[in-house]
Amino acid sequence: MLCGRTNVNKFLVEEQRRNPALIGDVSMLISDVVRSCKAIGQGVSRGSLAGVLGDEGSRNVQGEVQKKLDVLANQAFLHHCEWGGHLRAMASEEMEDIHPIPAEHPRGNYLLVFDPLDGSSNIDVNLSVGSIFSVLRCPDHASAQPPTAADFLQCGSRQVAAGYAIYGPSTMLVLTVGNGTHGFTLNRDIGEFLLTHPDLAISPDTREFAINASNERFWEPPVQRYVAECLQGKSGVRGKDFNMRWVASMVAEVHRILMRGGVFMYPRDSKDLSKPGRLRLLYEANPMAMIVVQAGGQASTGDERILDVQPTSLHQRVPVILGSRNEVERIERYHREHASGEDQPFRSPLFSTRTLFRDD
Ligand code: AFP
Repeated sequence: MLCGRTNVNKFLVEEQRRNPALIGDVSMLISDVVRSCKAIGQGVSRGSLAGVLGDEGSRNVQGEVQKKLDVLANQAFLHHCEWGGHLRAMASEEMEDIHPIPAEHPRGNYLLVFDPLDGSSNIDVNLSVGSIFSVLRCPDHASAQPPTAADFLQCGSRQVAAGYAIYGPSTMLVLTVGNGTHGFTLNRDIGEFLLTHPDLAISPDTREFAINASNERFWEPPVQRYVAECLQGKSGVRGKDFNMRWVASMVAEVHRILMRGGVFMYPRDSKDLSKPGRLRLLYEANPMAMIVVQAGGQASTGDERILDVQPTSLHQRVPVILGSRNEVERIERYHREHASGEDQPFRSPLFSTRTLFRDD
């Protein structure tokens, strides 16, 4: 049936043998997550035929219009993951508060936080969307008390596992349990995700960047500098031409970067100073950062590594710059040079305004 290929369960058993710290609970929990993603992928692939496109007529805690599939995807995670006895609680982009495991089910020692349908603004135009998840251990002190949102506020470096499903031309699962990043492709004939991309590795350099260029006037200067240099191409300081992509679905951007390198940026911008970024730390930035770093890339806010950020609230947003290591580190350097004033434009009555980089 598997034609010698490894499915997710076999992969996890082999991982447990290699890494005894990865206990069976995590493997069983990931299997429940996989079932959630299969169910969501089924709904996404049927689209209009299933009557699941369009708006739900409600807004989520972020104030964003909920798509019907946002709500159905959230319900799929709750339905498949709450009964297994591995979790104490779940949290989601689509729920304002945490979802404690109901009393009728046994409670476990892990927390699951997820974006059930990332990129959902693309769902009605048939572009790739995905589900993102992150697994945390319950804090020791929390074991005897009811779970709270504070239990989820752990640095990304404490994640036990992270992954995403991407519902595209093929449905794939990308997973890390702390020992590399690995890709599985759904074989619809047997309903199994089969290992097709073991040990994914992001090239340290790239000629491709992804950013929503319509926000250029709002970006912080280090990002304006980086993108301006990319656009100058061969004639500029980079000495090479760049390509640009923007899918408006983080899962699709990260997947492309895992496959062929690149850098993805959703930086801090001045469009809404109350928000330090668009993307959410716990269920977008952190899991994607673990996946990227485990594949040899890097993930930063520009000022600090994403996995080091200490969360302060469940739906906290952060700036995100991730992908090919050398590009992320260059952008971090530009942030330091901006903070120190090294990149500030200097003005001289003799030479009018000059800058380190051309502004024409
Ligand atoms: P939606 O899930 O609301 O479509 O948002 C997707 C997302 O969080 C992330 O996946 C994209 O990279 C980013 O937003 C797209 O943002 P813009 O709509 O500003 O391009």
